[in-house]
Amino acid sequence: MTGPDDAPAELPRVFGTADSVYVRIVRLTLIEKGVDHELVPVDPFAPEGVPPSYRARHPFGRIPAFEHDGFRLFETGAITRYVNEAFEGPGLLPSEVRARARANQIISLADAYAYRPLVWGIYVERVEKPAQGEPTDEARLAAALAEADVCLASLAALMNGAPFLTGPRLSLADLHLAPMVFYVRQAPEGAALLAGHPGLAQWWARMSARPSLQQLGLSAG
Ligand SMILES: N[C@@H](CCC(=O)N[C@@H](CS)C(=O)NCC(=O)O)C(=O)O
Repeated sequence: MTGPDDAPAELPRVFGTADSVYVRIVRLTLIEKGVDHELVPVDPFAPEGVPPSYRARHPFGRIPAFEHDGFRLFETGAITRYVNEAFEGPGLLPSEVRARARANQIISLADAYAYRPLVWGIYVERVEKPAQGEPTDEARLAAALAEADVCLASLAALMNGAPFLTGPRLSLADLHLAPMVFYVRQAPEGAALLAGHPGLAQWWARMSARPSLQQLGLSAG
């Protein structure tokens, strides 16, 4: 007999839009851990912005925000590390101290140096703006391409020929970078940049074949 104590726990909730890089990072992590979740729509790019009540979850009005059994969290790196530790499933950070430092370094690199040029400077300028009838800011694109090449060269050097960014196994670092690479590849210049780093191009082929990326529609593009 099923009593109230046996009621299924609420699914973890991710607040945001399905096409957001950072929402995708969190959802990929949940999927790789084998954790079902609910996506609750919140769109910071809607004309009216996020609902005022959302600021209680995320004072900066960004996405994603996250909730698990009443525990609320924002900042993607904190959420994915929490998910990795709070749920069963494969460990997504290396146990070896230096490999784990590398994973954390790559996550910081992706946030600090890759996200803006890859997504906003290259994808938005070359793909999204023209699709909306707006001209590309060629100077911004050129600057972003130069920054992105430093990012990719640096990542390729850190990866050092391994199948994944921090060694033989998938880690949070791979899941953090993948949604950014998905976008940059859609610009011909971005695809060319990636092709210039064969180890990373092979990494992308490996990543985009994973069921988690396919489930979120990140296998094409
Ligand atoms: N530091 C945040 C960054 C999140 C972020 O920038 N999300 C973007 C969408 S991918 C966003 O909410 N943008 C809305 C805005 O800039 O107003 C995190 O790690 O979660």
